[in-house]
Amino acid sequence: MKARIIKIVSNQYTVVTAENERFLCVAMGKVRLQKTPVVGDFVEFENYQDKYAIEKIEERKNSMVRPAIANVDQAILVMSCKDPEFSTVLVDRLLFLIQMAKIHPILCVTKMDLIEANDPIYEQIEDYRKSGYQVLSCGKENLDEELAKVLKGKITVLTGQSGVGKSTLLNTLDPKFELRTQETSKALGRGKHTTRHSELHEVAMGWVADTPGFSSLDFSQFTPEYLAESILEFKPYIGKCKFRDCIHQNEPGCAIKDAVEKNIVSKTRYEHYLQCIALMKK
Ligand SMILES: Nc1nc2c(ncn2[C@@H]2O[C@H](COP(=O)(O)OP(=O)(O)OP(=O)(O)O)[C@@H](O)[C@H]2O)c(=O)[nH]1
Ligand SMILES: [Mg+2]
Ligand SMILES: [Zn+2]
Repeated sequence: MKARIIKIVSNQYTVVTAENERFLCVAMGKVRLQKTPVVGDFVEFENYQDKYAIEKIEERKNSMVRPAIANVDQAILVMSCKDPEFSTVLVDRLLFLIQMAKIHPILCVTKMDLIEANDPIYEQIEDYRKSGYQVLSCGKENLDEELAKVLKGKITVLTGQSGVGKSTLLNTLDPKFELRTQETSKALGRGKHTTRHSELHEVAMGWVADTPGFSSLDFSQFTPEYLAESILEFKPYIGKCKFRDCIHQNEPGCAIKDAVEKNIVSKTRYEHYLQCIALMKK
């Protein structure tokens, strides 16, 4: 039988079939030796006497390491206006990592109830929209109505630093979850996460992973070429620079720098690209 892994607790795998039937499986040693099964994997499983065992893991469309999850359709990058403070540096670094993992990004700004109507965040949101990113905005018990539409029929990873409101979003969408949320993010201190394991939750006719926030922003394993090719708004200019190996830094005749000067590509995004390539291997 074929199914998808939606939850893992030590060697206990909860899988769900296309008919929405759930089974609790173990993974045979030979399977785990091949590759470690992760949430989102499509598997084949068999019935042995009194238990079910995973026999085979299908080829993955894509995969993320932290959190470990496979076959993701999209990632919703959740960032609060305040507590913790909105940061375009952090948003862009996460957007870049998501895009380099070949996952479609959507930005969701939370805690909109905590800011005034003239907050600079509104301009920053416009900058992302102008660049072609879909941006949702949510406040306390006041979700963007696009959110449910975006989730329908997809496997979505909710990501973003601790305390931005990922679990709260899911609880508001479907109160039956009662996912643990933080009492106060400050009391927990930095680096501590309320949400600890990976699991897919059925919500708004889709599957969502409420993951522990990204703990690593490691760019060292990537090349500037790969990052530039991955950034949505850079794509139309790739291959149009004077030099084939242009990394869009100081080279003359650079199509991307040109587009930044003409205000077509966001200056902020370009500056953050330069910061990230400085963190890469030489
Ligand atoms: N004012 C306001 N507070 C919010 C909103 N969304 C979440 N919060 C609060 O922010 C705190 C953190 O929310 P969580 O949902 O636990 O955050 P999380 O992203 O799941 O955090 P981790 O599980 O640690 O990664 C809680 O106290 C929430 O009540 C919002 O839209 N407005
Ligand atoms: Mg959480
Ligand atoms: Zn260039």
